[in-house]
Amino acid sequence: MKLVGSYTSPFVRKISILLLEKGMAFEFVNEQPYSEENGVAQFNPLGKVPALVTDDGEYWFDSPIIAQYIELLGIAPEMVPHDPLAALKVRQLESLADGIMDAGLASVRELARPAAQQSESEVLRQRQKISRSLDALEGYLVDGTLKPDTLNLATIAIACAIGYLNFRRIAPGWCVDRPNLVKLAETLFVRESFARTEPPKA
Ligand SMILES: N[C@@H](CCC(=O)N[C@@H](CS)C(=O)NCC(=O)O)C(=O)O
Repeated sequence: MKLVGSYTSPFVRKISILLLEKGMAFEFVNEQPYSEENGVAQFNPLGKVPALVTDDGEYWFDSPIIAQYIELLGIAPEMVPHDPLAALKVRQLESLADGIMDAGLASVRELARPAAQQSESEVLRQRQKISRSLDALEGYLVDGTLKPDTLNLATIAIACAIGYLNFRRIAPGWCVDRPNLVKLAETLFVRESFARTEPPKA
């Protein structure tokens, strides 16, 4: 199995962590989707990472679909519950975490444009998405919908989203007034799978 990705992508990190936690062997194919010349489109016509290539030559993208494919292989530990409604709830939380990554990425891309072309209001719009979503996650931790010490697709995705905010220094005050999210991140960051997939220091 090959995982096509970059070491800085939080979506790729989510998939790497799922594979590592399940003890599944994979080859990492390092591609930079934003560089002029990259080979990502041969695995995903959208040109985005991650993409997963199975030993039978099947391609899977994007990360929620790859996560679902990995889960279908039935390898422990289970990252999504069997009950359909409980599974949907976990996947909705994954979507929320992925949305934080999307908004983080969008603000990083906006700020990478020449200063004169940057839109302050667009950066603010993305930051508001991040802030609202983090508040929602904190609320789910407070009301018990989410448990900070559970390892599943949702908590992995949330920790990867927070890891990306830290890595890109987006919303540096995210932890203020969100003690339960801090606990979730601290609990997961010490796992070997997270340590092994930490984005490289710039
Ligand atoms: N919804 C996608 C998002 C993946 C994504 O946005 N990946 C970024 C890297 S972090 C990418 O490859 N961007 C390249 C592009 O947009 O052209 C997923 O979950 O896999």
